[in-house]
Formats: sequence, C-alpha cells, structure tokens
Amino acid sequence: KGKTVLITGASKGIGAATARTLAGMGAHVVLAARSAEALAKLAQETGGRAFPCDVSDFAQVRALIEATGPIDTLINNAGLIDPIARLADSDPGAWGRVVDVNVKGVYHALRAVLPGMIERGSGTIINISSGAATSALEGWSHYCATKAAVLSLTRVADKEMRSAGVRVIGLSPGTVATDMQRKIAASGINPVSQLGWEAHIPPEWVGQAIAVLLGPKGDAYCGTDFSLKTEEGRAA
Ligand code: NJP
Repeated sequence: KGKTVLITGASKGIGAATARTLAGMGAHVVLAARSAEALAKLAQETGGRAFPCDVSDFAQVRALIEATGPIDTLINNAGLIDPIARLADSDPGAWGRVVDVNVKGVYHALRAVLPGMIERGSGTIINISSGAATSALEGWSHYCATKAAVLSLTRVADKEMRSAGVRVIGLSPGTVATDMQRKIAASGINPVSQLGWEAHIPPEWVGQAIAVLLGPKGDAYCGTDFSLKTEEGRAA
C-alpha cells in the first residue's frame, strides 16, 4: 500500500492483471509497454501513470525512471515468444529480437532501478521467468534460452543486492490464459496444455500471487525460482 510499482509489459495479460490487483490494494502503479493506447486506458482505470516504452532500448527505460522518480518495486514482466519455430527454420533477426526483449529488457529495467533502490536501502524486484527455463520445448529455443538467462540473472542479482536491502525474486507463472498462449496454440508447435483453455491459470491469479510475494509474509515464499503450476503439473 502506498508503494510505487513499475510494471513492464503492462498493456495486457499478466502485467495488466497485476496492475489492477496491486492498484486495488493501494499501490501507485507505473505502467510500461509499447501500446500507448492500452496503457492510457489502464492508467485511467487504475489511477496509475502510463509510460509508453520499448524495454529493449536502455535509453527509453532510463528516461522512464528519470521521469517517474523513485520506484519501490519493479515487476519485470515484459516478454515475447513469437515467432515460434524450430531452430532449423528460425529467423536469426526474430530470434535475436526475443533476446533483446526477454533478456536485455529485464536487465535494462533492473539496471535503471537498482541505483535508486541501493541508495534508499530498500526495494523489491520480481523477474518473470518460466518453467521453460529448465525445459527443452521444441520450437521454443529462443524462449527457453532467454528464460534460463532470466533465472540466472535473478540469482546473481539477488546475491549481489540482498546486503543492500533489495530483494530479487524469480517467478514462473505456469500456463496462463493470455495472448502468449493464444500465439502458442495458433503456431501448432508444442502447445503446452492438452487440457484446453479452461485449464490455463487466469492472469488475475498471477497478479494475486505477486501481491502475496510483495506482502508482509512474502518472504516465506520467496526465492529466485518460485513456481506456479498448471493443473497438469507441467510448468510453462
Ligand atoms: O504475455 P502477453 P503474458 N517493450 O503477450 C509487452 C511470462 N510467462 O502476459 O509492448 C515493452 O499477453 C507487451 O506489450 P506491448 C512471459 O514470458 C507467461 O502471458 O504493448 N513491452 C505485453 O504487455 C512474459 O515475460 C506465461 O506489445 C513489451 C506483454 O509484454 C510475462 O509472463 C507463462 C515489449 C506481453 O503480454 C507476461 O506474459 C510463463 C517491448 N519490447 C511465463 N515486447 C503464460 N502466458 O503462460 C512485449 O511461465 N512487451
């Protein structure tokens, strides 16, 4: 309550649901993504502030932090999975773009908020990783590799920052009913859930899990690879 929370990838899916949950609990949400119109709508709904931004560009992320002022909590959520393709058919440019968003984007937001958090001696960062970080999923090489990098980055950041009063938590949300899963299903390659759309986790539940991790008893659950599982017990 009363904390300023920056959420990347807030224009839809898990990021938007998390913004609604946290704003409903009294947080001041700062919403970042590329889709300006969706962000403006959500800002109106949540009483938050919208900052259109491409997280793969450090200059844009740094400008955002300069404009917002102190950030107490960062939800490093922006991510991409498409285009889904087996390695032999993959396009090097598109593959690299996933690295730019999923790895560099997470690093950029961390890098931009950490000096302020260290100076104030407090802060919490949740990096959204995935069960894909520790799985070999055909057609998802860029996604598996980049989410493994997020897990690794989270572990190092947590180790470096704990003594400065900054917690860095990794969260793997399971199979969540968002556009990302729609794209996976449409690709026809390796759709995660055989049980259908209704078995996917609603994005609102991920928002609630994030609220628990940020809450007073959050430390009991925190770690650098905290996972939510689908009904199938198979992480996404
Ligand atoms: O995905 P989706 P989710 N700069 O596609 C934004 C992870 N995850 O909510 O820029 C800034 O609905 C994009 O905004 P826009 C997943 O890997 C998911 O499911 O306007 N923002 C949108 O707001 C990801 O890290 C599942 O297009 C950029 C958001 O990212 C996170 O959860 C399972 C951007 C994507 O919304 C949210 O995914 C799992 C950029 N360059 C992990 N590029 C799952 N859904 O099952 C994209 O384990 N965005």
